[in-house]
Order: sequence, then C-alpha cells, then structure tokens
Amino acid sequence: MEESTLKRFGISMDGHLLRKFDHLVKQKGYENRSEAIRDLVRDALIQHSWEKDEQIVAGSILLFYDHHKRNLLEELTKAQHDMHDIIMSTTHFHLDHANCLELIIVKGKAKDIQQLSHKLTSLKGVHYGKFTVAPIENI
Ligand code: NI
Repeated sequence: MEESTLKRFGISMDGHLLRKFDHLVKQKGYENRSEAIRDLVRDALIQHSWEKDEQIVAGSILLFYDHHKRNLLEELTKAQHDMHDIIMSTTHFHLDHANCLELIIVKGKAKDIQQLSHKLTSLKGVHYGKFTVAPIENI
C-alpha cells in the first residue's frame, strides 16, 4: 500500500523564507511544518486539478498592484473585457498614492477562470495575486 505510507523527504529553503513560513505555521495553529506543508500541497493540487476542467465554479481573483506601472491598467482592462462573460463584478480600491487592490468576482468554467487568473496575476506590475475558487456544481 504505497499510497498510504507516510514518506519523508527533505526540503531546502532559504532562511528568510523559512522564518516567514514558521511564523505562518504558528499563526495558523499547525502542529508542525509537515502538517502545514501537507495542507499547502493539497490546496495546490485542488487548484491545479481545475485547470482543464469544464466544471462550473465561482471564486475571486485578488490583485495588488502599482497603477503607475506603464500599460498595466490598459492590460488589466483589456484582459477583463476579453473575458467579460465570466466576470460578475470588479471592485477597485485605491490603497494609497501608488497601490491598488482589485477584487474580481468570477463564475464560469474552471479552465476559463484559471486562464483569466493566470493572465492577470502574471502581468508586469502585479505584486501579488490570489485566486480562490470553489465548485458550485457536482460537489
Ligand atoms: Ni487605484
């Protein structure tokens, strides 16, 4: 029963990242690093499994960016117009002089939403992007 056997493996990580990770482990109340990593891996696998999926899902795309970055606003607007049929709402928050937070609520085929999310979060000038999604059919 290889699938159910607990396997051990080593992970290399730079000290700075590890300190931040340990802080996260503590904040989220995980027993240890292993438990936290298992959770992160499960989450990543769920997100990945939806990439080519026809399943209808709903979720949000959160973007944090500097609106001074050249062409960024135009690119963000174009990408959203290209896929307007899966976008239910977009809310823009001006955080300070330079930084913006944009929350995009989406609903549609998982593969289309994933594609939009990849497109938006990979634009130059987007400092942070977070995609969350939940199935709304065939749960
Ligand atoms: Ni703004």
